[in-house]
Order: sequence, then structure tokens, then C-alpha cells
Amino acid sequence: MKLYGAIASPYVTRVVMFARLKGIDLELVDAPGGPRSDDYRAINPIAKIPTLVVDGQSIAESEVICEYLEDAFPEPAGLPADIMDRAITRMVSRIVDLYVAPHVSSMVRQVNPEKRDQAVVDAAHESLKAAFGYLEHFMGSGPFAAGDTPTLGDCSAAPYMMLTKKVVFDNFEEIADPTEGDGRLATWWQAIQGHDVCSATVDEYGTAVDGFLSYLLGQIAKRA
Ligand SMILES: N[C@@H](CCC(=O)N[C@@H](CS)C(=O)NCC(=O)O)C(=O)O
Repeated sequence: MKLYGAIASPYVTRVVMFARLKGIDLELVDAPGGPRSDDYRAINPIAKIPTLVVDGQSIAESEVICEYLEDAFPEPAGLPADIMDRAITRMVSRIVDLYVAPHVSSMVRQVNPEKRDQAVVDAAHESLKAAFGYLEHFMGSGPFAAGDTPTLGDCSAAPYMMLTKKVVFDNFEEIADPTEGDGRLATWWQAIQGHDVCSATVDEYGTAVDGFLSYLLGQIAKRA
């Protein structure tokens, strides 16, 4: 099984963390010519990473890839046994994709204070506060997203929280980091930090994000 992508993507990191937790060895390879190349589009016409290739068949979308890995390798489980906890961990993952991710993306272009559009920042701030509220509301008693071991929702949320720290909390001091308070996201983040596979994977991702952000900010400055 080949996973196309790079650890600098939170979606690739989701799959990598999920696979590592399950002890699945995935071969991680760069998208040939980059995600938008014709060669890669032949593998995945959506032109986004990750793609898992199994026996010549492509599976797109990080969430679907994780669910495939769970079906293909049920033990150790990457989803909780309890069906309500399964719904909770999937909800956490979905909330990250639908209500956190778009607003972190919109903030990347606002990092440079000289190029900042305050209306975009204010809108993203409100949306992110709401999204963190959704996560706190729906997460189970924990300490992980749904129970006392990391599952799918943790693999989705942890890389995104690291990205949000580096893009948003480190650059916009008016936006509070919910992992530093005493709420549910704080106990959740402590659990992630205290878990060897989760913390090592999230740290690896954080280092990749540092490189990606300095490249991206350089590109934005050049274009300005
Ligand atoms: N919904 C997709 C999102 C994947 C995605 O957005 N990947 C980005 C990297 S973080 C990508 O491949 N972008 C390609 C490009 O911008 O050229 C998933 O969960 O796999």
C-alpha cells in the first residue's frame, strides 16, 4: 500500500497518525510532479493529497482512507467499540473538516500584519470560536476525543490544532488558544501530548508546517 502525500499536510498526517496507531506500515511517497500534475491527476483527479493506492486502486480523501484502513485492519481498533463513541469520534473529525479547516486556511493569508484584512480576521475569529465550542460540546468525557485511547477524531483534530497554533494563535494574540484554558480542549490536548505516537506525529507535522509556512509567506510577500 502506497500513500501519496507529505507530512506537511494535516490530511496526510491524519492518515499517518491513524496508521501508526494501528501499527500499519504505509509507504509514504511524494505526489509525482506535485498534486496538480497530470501524472498525479491520473492517480487522483481531485488533485489533492493524500491518496492511498491498494493493488492499483486509488482511494481519495483522508477520512475515507482511514475508514478503509479500519475495515482492512480491524485490530487494533482505530474506532471505539461503543457505537455512540464511534459517532462522537466521527463527529469530531467532521467538525474539523467543515468548521475549523476553512477558517484556518483563510487566516494563512492574513499572517503578515501589513497585508491584513481585519474583516477577514474578525470573521475567521468568530467562526473558529464557534467551531472550538462545537468540539468541546461534542467530545466525549475523554480524555481523548471519544474515550481513553486515541481514535479517528484525534487523528483529524490533533494536526489541525497544531496548524491552528502555528497559523492563528502564534500570530493573532486576540484569538485565545482553547488548549491553554481549563476546558475540554485543554484536557484533550494534554492527552495528545502525553501519548507517544500522537505527540511524536504531531511534532513531526509541526516541524513540517514551520517549513511550509515560511515558504508560503515568502511566496505571498513576492507576489505583493
Ligand atoms: N478533503 C481532503 C483535503 C485534502 C487537501 O486539501 N489536501 C491539500 C494539502 S493540505 C492538497 O493536496 N492541496 C493540493 C494543492 O493545493 O495543490 C482530504 O481530507 O483528503
